Amino acid sequence: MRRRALLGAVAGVAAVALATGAGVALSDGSSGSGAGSGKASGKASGKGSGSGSGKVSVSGGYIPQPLLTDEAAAYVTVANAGGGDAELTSVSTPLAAHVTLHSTTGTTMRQVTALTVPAGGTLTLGTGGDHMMLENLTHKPRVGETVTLRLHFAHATPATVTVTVPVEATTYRPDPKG
Ligand SMILES: [Cu+2]
Repeated sequence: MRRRALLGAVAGVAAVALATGAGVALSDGSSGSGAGSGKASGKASGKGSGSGSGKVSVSGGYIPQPLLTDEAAAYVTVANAGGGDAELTSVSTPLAAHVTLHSTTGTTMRQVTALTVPAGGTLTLGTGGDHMMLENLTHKPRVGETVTLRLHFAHATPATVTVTVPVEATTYRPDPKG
């Protein structure tokens, strides 16, 4: 996570958010209830898909032990068994003051206001791909510790999913077969 590149990317995203009227819905301890409502998803579904909403479940979460003391990446897999796209709009955790959502294209990551969980599909967060960034950590997490994450969704039931994920070694990667 190169901070300089991130900050540049964030500035660009903020401009886009202003242009679309989306605002940046971050988790300042809010419930997330209004977080994604006005946002353009970038996909065609939006509010008009009519084929139902998402039905989400979360598994496979983990946090590689961060090298820095102030921020850490976190990963989960979200499955959507519903008939419409769901959106992960914000995350909160006792470990961090703020959690931002990042999308990665090639080697460039940018902050986004939501990550889409396609109907009948999955959103897999992982190294080199989409991820959450826990910022302003309350402490540097140790391997073996567990961390609670509250994920807030739009266009989905349940609207909030709470999971407890382990802190793994810095170099940990999930078994692709598992
Ligand atoms: Cu990032």
